[in-house]
Amino acid sequence: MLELYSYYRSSAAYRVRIGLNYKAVDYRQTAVNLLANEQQSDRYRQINPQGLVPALRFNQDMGAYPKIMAVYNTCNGCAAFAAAAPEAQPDAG
Ligand SMILES: N[C@@H](CCC(=O)N[C@@H](CS)C(=O)NCC(=O)O)C(=O)O
Repeated sequence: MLELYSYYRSSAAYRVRIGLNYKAVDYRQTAVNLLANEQQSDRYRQINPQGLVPALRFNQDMGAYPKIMAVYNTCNGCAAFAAAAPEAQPDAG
């Protein structure tokens, strides 16, 4: 399952949630409290060295700075993305 590091007041994270929910992608959410500066913590910077939300973690390691083919292959191997494919949508066809 995908893990979205998010915060309810983050417009950037909100846009990602819209996309994931629109496509019915299954994901788990972890709150990163921007008001408490949790995005600057060492723990969160291991997930996103930029110290910004959102961050989306896959259940597979793609390395810290993956090349586009690593992202592509990981997405294609992910059940959540297969379910989000246009042909899998309820109104397809
Ligand atoms: N271009 C970035 C924008 C991310 C961004 O600016 N996130 C804000 C919240 S909407 C943030 O984490 N701010 C915390 C900070 O600046 O310390 C993206 O799309 O991921």
